[in-house]
Amino acid sequence: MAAGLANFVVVANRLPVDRDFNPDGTTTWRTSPGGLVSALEPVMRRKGGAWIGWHGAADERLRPFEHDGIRLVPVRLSTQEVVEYYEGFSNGTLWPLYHDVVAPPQFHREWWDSYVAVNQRFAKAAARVAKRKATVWVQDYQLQLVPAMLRELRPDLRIGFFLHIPFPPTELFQQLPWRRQILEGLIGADLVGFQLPGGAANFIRLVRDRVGHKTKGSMIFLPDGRTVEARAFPISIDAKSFEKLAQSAEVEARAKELRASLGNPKTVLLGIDRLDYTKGLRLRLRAFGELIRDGSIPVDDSVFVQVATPSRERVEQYRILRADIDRLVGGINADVGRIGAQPITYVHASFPREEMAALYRAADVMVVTPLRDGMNLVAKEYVACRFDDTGALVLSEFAGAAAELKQAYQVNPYDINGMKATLLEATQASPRELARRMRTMRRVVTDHDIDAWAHEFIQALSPR
Ligand code: GDG
Repeated sequence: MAAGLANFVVVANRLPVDRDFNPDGTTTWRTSPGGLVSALEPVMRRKGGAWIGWHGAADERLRPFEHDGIRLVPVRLSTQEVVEYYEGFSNGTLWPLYHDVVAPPQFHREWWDSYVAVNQRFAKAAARVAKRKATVWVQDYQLQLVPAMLRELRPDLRIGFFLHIPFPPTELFQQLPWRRQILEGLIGADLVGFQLPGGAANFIRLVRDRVGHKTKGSMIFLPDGRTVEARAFPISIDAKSFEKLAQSAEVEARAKELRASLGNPKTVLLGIDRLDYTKGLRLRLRAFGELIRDGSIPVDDSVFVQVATPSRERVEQYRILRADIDRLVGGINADVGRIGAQPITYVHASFPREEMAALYRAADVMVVTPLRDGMNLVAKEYVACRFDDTGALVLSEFAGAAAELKQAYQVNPYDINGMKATLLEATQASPRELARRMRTMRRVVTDHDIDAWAHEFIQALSPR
């Protein structure tokens, strides 16, 4: 295959842009908000990069184009592939399986066939675009077969892979009828990155036991002499830009306004999550509702603001979850609220970044209690926004972020009584105690930001 144009290629399910359809009939592309794009932008510009991904509209073929100095290469998906590869195998099979089976994964052979076909299309697109000996960085669970498929087409490339979600314990992974193909797909890479050392260890053990390759520490030795490294690269956020945003006069004013509109309660608790069954919304809201009901927190003192960002709305489990949470919040507010005091303010919507920062500034207690989460960037964003060392972070032990944010009030999200006790403790902690914890956490997030993450991965991937 002829060598292409780019020295550094990112392959991800989605392109880092959203499209606006203007009233005059024209369309414009907007860079979608997100740490990954901003972290990789400088590398992309410097090295002459390209980003390969789906543009978000089924059945539409688009030519490669340039946006903000980055070459974007759209990959087509048919309506059926969106159903089978994306909503089906990626989000109905792999997502629940990799998150400790907190919802039952579904196994369908047609979904798998579609996953293989789409991964092949992404691999071919990368093979066309990458220059000789270029570096290709494949992202996430939707594209686990791409590394091996791409190596087959272009053995000259350096290939990295990063998994943003947890890699499950071997006992759960073994349920997957196509477990061996996934493992073989991943070891097509030179470097396989995980959020936590535990995920890397699960993967290495499976490669040894299921595929039969020799391993030592973080290294996998293939029969053809090639080696693959598998280890943790915990992802982070653009801490400086969050801090700066939080310090702006507009955000500070908006935070005050938000508190006022909630009736200036003593304590504002906050949850911000994609509406996903892994995020633990149900148990968290129940714990808070019980604290109000049993009088531990007076109803006039506190408000819990829960923002649930719409997500995967065509997948049935997500529709069920939405109805569940609607009902639960309605029930709690009806049971323990009173006229003029609704204990839970619930919004199913997404907001601009400035509003997110204002919410982080307005919240005394940030409640992040996923049942399982690769990292959880919301926890890190809250910390970055608390530049004055105020505020408490209540954090699930089962979020990747718990490994770094040790000074958070950590909870087991399945233990409702434990969660109640910790919420109470965080709500009542002294400013001095809060500052002690927040200071250390802020150092962690500032020292290891998204740039450091991207740099470490790319460094580890470069040929020695
Ligand atoms: C996956 C893994 C891992 C949310 N609502 C709005 C909004 N957001 C932003 C947050 C944050 C991001 O979305 C969510 O990131 P999380 O890490 O919390 O969760 P996932 O979406 O599940 O991400 C996760 C991550 O990949 C990265 O590797 O940490 O474990 O599951 O940045 O701020 N942003 C805006 N409006 C919203 O309404 N602007």
